[in-house]
Amino acid sequence: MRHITALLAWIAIGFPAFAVEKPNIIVIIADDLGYGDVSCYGAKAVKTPAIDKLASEGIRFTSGYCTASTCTPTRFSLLTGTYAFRQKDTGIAPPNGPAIIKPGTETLPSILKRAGYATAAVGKWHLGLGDPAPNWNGELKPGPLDIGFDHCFLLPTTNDRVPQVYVEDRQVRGLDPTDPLWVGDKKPSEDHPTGITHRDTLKMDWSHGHNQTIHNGISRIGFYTGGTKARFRDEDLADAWVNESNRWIEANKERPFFLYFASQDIHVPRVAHERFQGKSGLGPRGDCILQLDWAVGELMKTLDRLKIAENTLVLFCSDNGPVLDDGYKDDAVEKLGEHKPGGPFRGGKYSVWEGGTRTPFITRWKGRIQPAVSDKIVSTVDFSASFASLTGQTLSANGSLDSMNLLDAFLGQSEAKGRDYILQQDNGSGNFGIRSGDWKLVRLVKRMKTQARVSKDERPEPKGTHTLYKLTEDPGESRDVAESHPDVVKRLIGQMDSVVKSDRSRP
Ligand code: NG6
Ligand code: CA
Repeated sequence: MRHITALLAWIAIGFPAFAVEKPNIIVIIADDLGYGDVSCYGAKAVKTPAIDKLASEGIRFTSGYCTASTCTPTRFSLLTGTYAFRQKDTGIAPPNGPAIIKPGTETLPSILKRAGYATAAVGKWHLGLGDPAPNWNGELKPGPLDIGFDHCFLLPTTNDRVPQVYVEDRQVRGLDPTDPLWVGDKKPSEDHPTGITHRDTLKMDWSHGHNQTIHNGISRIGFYTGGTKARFRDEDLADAWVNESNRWIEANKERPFFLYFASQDIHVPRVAHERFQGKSGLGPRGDCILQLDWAVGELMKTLDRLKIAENTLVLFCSDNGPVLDDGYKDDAVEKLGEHKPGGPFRGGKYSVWEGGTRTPFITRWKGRIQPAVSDKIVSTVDFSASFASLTGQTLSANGSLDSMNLLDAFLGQSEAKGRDYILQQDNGSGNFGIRSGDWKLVRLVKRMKTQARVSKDERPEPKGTHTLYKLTEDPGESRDVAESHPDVVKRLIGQMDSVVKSDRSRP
């Protein structure tokens, strides 16, 4: 019923570009999932039937990108339509970090709310809560409800950062006031057990960092005490997100709704539910891929059961590229075999090589999108302008500063254009990549200082600041051709600078 205006417009003039449509929109964002980690993108060692089905019923993008090679900046730009490097302190958010998307900022959920959507965020947040810090025992404000979401059910930061509790709307769910939650970055008492003092009791050992407060047999980043009844088991997270999403979808099925479904899979510590443990043959990292795939399948089943699949645009993406050892000894390197988490691309999490931000990227809208594989360049930062266009909303003059309207590309229209270029950032060090057509320029002003192991065949970083690669011939960015193409280098440096140094990149 709610689509009657759009339908009439279609019948009258046949799919005009400006017809307003209000399908439900579900953005599924995976965590640390690489381009090569799912079978529809070439993985052989692990099978992802639900994600593959999504791809076969929709568009599988081969040049789909997130904006950054770590979580917080990618999520910031996905939700605001503005690159994270434009705002200070948008790198990996710490446990007690404040809300970094300020109330009043135009966001994807606020745009859709304006269009009449019910909006919810379920899963990993990692964009800070509160101001100047989260009030764990009181109101967690500002938070998602102050930037356009009607409802949220969240993991506040990351599963490896304290505290391991759920946040529902503005509160820690199930918190017993007689057992308050304390979160800090200093050891609260001399005898507080940590991953160092009680290492022999851990069910998953750490390899670097991650040696502070222990919860569920796993030591984490940061310290906390209390909130005992509110704490979750890592094994139950995927079920919790799926159950809450199903409940919320069902409750809102009569309205257009927007669900931001942010799985913590396959971020460390990789602890899938018991039913997935040992099932992939690749160790916990592979088991979490199976669990992620299961979650995608469950959400799609819900759409089918409620008969709303043909009225729902589903997008699948990741928040950054892959990592193997990200601080826990979980056999990700040892059991890797021939599996290539980054597919043909170099680098992964933390880097501006293609592997850092080029990820699985799928759109599906049954009955509306013709199944295809697309090489159009698209980015998660473009959701704001594209869905504003879809739902008849105008972007505010000072909001969504880098979001391009790629609706036609997302929907696979034959005349669609993707982006001409894509800008890639890391966690905010000032390193950037820019891809323009087949060319890729890498600017390294800082060398990566992380103990994380991203792939089995990491190569030494180039010495020069700017290097150039021709992706058609060299998708793995291994042959620097800057010297023989000074004109291209100059052009791309100019283009990169004009995006980075100006205050916006959208028209
Ligand atoms: C790093 C953590 C890493 C991961 C990352 C954030 C250490 C040594 N490493 O600082 O394990 O948590 O932050 O990942 O602590 S992200 O995907 O949420 O950006
Ligand atoms: Ca991540």
